[in-house]
This record gives sequence, C-alpha cells and structure tokens, in this order.
Amino acid sequence: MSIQSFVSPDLIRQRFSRAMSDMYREEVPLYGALMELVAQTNAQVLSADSSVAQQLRTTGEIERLDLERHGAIRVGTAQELATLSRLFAVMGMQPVGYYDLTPAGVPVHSTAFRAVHETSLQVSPFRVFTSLLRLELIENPELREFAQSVLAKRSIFTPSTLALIEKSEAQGGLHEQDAKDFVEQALETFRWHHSATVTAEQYQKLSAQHRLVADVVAFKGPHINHLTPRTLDIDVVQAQMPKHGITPKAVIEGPPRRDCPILLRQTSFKALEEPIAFVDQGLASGSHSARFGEIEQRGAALTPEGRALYDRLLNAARDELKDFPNEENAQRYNTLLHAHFAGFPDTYAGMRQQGLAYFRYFVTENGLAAGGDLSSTETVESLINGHYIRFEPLVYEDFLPVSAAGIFQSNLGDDAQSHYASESNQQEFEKALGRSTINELALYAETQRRSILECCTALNLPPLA
Ligand code: OOG
Ligand code: NI
Repeated sequence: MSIQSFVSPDLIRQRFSRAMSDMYREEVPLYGALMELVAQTNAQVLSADSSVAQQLRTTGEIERLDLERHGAIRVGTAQELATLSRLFAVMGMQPVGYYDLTPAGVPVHSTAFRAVHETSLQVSPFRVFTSLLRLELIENPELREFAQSVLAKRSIFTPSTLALIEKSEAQGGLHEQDAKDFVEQALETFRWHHSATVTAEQYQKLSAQHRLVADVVAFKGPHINHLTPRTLDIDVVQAQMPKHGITPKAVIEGPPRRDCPILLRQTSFKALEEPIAFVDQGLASGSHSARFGEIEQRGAALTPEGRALYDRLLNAARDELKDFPNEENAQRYNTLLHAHFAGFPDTYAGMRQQGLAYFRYFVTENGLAAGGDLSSTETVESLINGHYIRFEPLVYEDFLPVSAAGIFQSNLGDDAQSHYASESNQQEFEKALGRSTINELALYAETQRRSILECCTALNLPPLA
C-alpha cells in the first residue's frame, strides 16, 4: 500500500456531504422541496444577471454552488466534541471560529467545522455548525447530574467509525474501501432516532429546563437538525416559500438586501413536530421538534474594520426596534435595517478602498499582455488603476452569532428565552475540543495575500505585501 492511494480528505468530505444530503432528503421531504426551489431561483438569477454569473465564474463559485450546504448538530460532552473534531479531520474539516450563544439565551457555545484552504473549499464547501451544551448552566443540581449520567452512558459513534478514525490518524489517510466505509459509518452518528433514551417524565423535566437540553440529552446521538443550501437571492426564496408549502420565519437574519452582498443572510422554516417513543411508552407516544430547514445567501467576507461596522449598524437597528424581531415588527425591522446600513458602502471598490472586505486578485488580459514590462515600483493600487489586475470579493465561509441565535430561537419557541449571567468561555470550549479553534479572519487575510502573490508571480513582479 502506498501513500498515493489515499483518498483525499476533500473527496471524502464531498462524498460525505452528498450522503448526508441524501439521508436528510429521505428523512425530511420538505428539505427536498426547498432544494428544488433554491435550484430554480439560482438558475433564474444566473440567466437574468450575467454579471453575477461572470463573477461566480471568475471565483470558481459557480462550480461549487450546487454542492454548497451546511448542517448543524449539538453535542453534550467534551468527549463527544473532541471525537467529532477527529472525525471531521478525516474529511479535512477544522474547527473555525468560536461562537458564544449564551448572551442570546441559548446555553451552548459553538464552532464550525470546515475546509480552510480555498482549493479545498472549491472541492466541497461543506460545513457543520457544532454546538456544545453548557451543562454547567443547568441550575438544578439533580437535573444536571441526571443529564450527565444519561450522556455518560451513550456512545454516539459506531465502533467501526472509531476504528477508522484511528486508522486514518495512524497511517495519515484512508484508502478507497476504508473511505467508503467511513462515509457510511460516520453517517450513523447524525441519523434521526424515533425513540428517546429517557422516560416521558424525564423528557418533560429536561425540556422544562430548556428545550435544547432535551434535544441533546434525550436521544442516542446528535441528529443533524438542518441542511442549508446556498441561494443567490434569498428574498425571492423567502417570498416563494409559502407557495411551496413551506412557512418561513418572520425576518431574514443578517444584513439587509444590498447590491453587493456582505457576510451571510439566513432564513429558516419552523421545526417539524415529529413523533417519538419514550422508553416507558409505546411507539409514537410523544413528540419532539428539532429538525428544520434553512437557506442562506453568502456575500463578501469582512475585515475586522468591516465586521465592527456591521456589528455597530446591526446593533443600532436592533436597539431602535427595542425588541427581538418577530412577525409583528418585521416590516419596521427591515426599514430600520436599511436605514442604518446606508452607512455601509455598497460597491466593492468602496469596500476595498475603505478596507472593509477581503478580496481575491486576478491578473487581467491586459496584465498578461504587459508581461515582464511592469516596473518593480508597482503597488496593488497602481496595478488596479492600470487594469493589470482586478478583484472579486472573498466569500464569507463562516457564521454570525446573532443570526445563529435567531435561528435557534425561531426553532425553540419564544418560551425558550433564558438569561444566563455566565461569561463567554472560549478556553473551556477549546479544552473540551482538545485543540484551539482557528481564527477565521486570519484565513481570509491569508487567502487574500496568496492571491496577490500569485498575481506578482504572473506579472514578474517582486512580492507585494
Ligand atoms: C444551529 C443554529 C445556527 C446557523 O446557520 O447559524 C445555524 C442549531 O440550531 O443547532 O445553523
Ligand atoms: Ni444553519
């Protein structure tokens, strides 16, 4: 056996993402309906606006669009999280970002497992938003101990999955048959189970503490709770959803509609009420709602300055609304959002000049024609002005804590709003994870830098910072 015959982690991730999508489509038919609506909308946008198509062709995003999706899971223990981290590593996915959702009343902290290099993202941008329940926030000590004891008894991975993770770590990868088995076995961790692991009464107690606690503790494993396709026009999809028998949440999370999309806009449909069986009762003796549908529209990744401006404008709009966005104030929220975001430049050139977003640079025909004749005193600015290079925004690959909390809340119901005095605790999260999380901003800066260096090489220029 040789090193060359390992299946690339990117390919394993691509296969896994497809297998997950097939499983979810079978389990949740509305997901299939949503996928169709999104595919139709994307086709319309691409045929109606050739500049969008051109931009996506330049960046290569057009090829990954149909593959694009993210999912989410919630786990209960440090050991589960640490093993998931190793499982995702087999597929080339690393924990990027730290999201604390406790300020928004959701007792979890999270990271997103995803590929980190632009060429890997191109093969499969599949991401999994992964939350760890903060059991220490359960005030009732008896209930906390009960939850801990239930979690201690379960194993969310099949023995073959664990063996294949170890094998991959030991030999540095997986060969074809192992990779196939890995995809099949790893899928089991994310499957929905119709039976709970607790009695009806225990479920009620957990749920009364927080519906999320019941969702994590009362089941065999961390069922995937949604899979989200990427759309090129989220407002169209939101408007069309009811016609397809899907009821969307009241507002789209994230920035308002703009000519030049930034970060991430998301909307979801309410979680389904699904029959489950408690251990002390028969088939379908109870019900649980956890699984929902979501769509997203991705825009430019922002620099720390851009992100600070985004946070400031979003908070200003929300402060003025004086309430969580809901059915009643949705219209007003949109108006406020638009008004405040007038303060965020809406051209890529403007965002670039003000250092608000990250970009990828490409050599133009003109640049190639100039070849080695350029002076070594060129700067990025002068190369752009001379039309030797051009730029496209880097797509935001991550998540937004305020939006994520909004998605959680809309699926947990308003009664799930709790107030936690606790501190955000990235260190504690990373201890559980068994490694540190990667700073997403550093990844974008690195990709931007690489693209400038590639331009310099192509233009025969010394490296520009
Ligand atoms: C995760 C909710 C967050 C997103 O896209 O922001 C999320 C969950 O409900 O487990 O998926
Ligand atoms: Ni999501």
